[in-house]
Amino acid sequence: MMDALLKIARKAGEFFETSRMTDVTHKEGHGNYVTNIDCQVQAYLEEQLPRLLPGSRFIGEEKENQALTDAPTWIVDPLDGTMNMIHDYRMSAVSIALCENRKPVAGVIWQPFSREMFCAEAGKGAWLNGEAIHVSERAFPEALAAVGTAPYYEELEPATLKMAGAFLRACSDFRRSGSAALDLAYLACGRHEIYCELRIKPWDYAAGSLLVQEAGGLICMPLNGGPMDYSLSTAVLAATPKCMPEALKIVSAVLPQA
Ligand code: LIP
Repeated sequence: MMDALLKIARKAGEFFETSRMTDVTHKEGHGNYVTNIDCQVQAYLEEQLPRLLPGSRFIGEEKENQALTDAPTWIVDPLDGTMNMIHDYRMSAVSIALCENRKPVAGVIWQPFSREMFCAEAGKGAWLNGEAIHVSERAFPEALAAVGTAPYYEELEPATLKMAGAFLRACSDFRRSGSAALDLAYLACGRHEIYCELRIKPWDYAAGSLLVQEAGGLICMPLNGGPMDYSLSTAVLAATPKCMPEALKIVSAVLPQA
């Protein structure tokens, strides 16, 4: 099935470059938009993915969704990094996760602009363009931290900026890409060591979380504690094993304000 899934992800990504952006609609929250391209990609995936696994359910960013159940379920962000797409920033991806028993068992993140295909299967590893990937071994002071700014939630701004400043001082620097899926994929292949966003949706992190875990990284929901719950819109922290203890201290210090 993975080969068929990769083919569908690539086809979906073609809309990023072949479709003209004819409609940009503001959604709820600061900086939250949906374009006709998001919708075209989602319509394609909502038609193709259930065919791949008859009886599977579909949860997507641009629709009203039923609750996640134990049934096989696709959790999809058709265009992660919509603001980047609006600005032709060329840092956006198709993110597809297949969940069974409420946990991801397969994940694909396709970045059409860099032609990078990240994928993972539970218990089998993670790959970038067919090559096995693994998180980096850098020590915390040499780490790069990807910080998601959760721009839709203005109440999180103080805690987010405090967290970014703490990573800036304690690590080498922080980065803000505008795509949670790519932040997690880049962590999985060793381009940075930490990712945190104080509120993020399941379709933004579901595929990337499997990539990180299959590449030897760690991921948690620091606000909620306990195992990952893929039905939640909440804070997500991912890091290499070497960097997680210090990263968790920094995030925990800002959470009460979040
Ligand atoms: C985006 C995330 C990003 C987050 C944005 C937005 P979208 O996803 O990938 O990290 O900060 O608020 O949620 O909306 O472009 O699919």
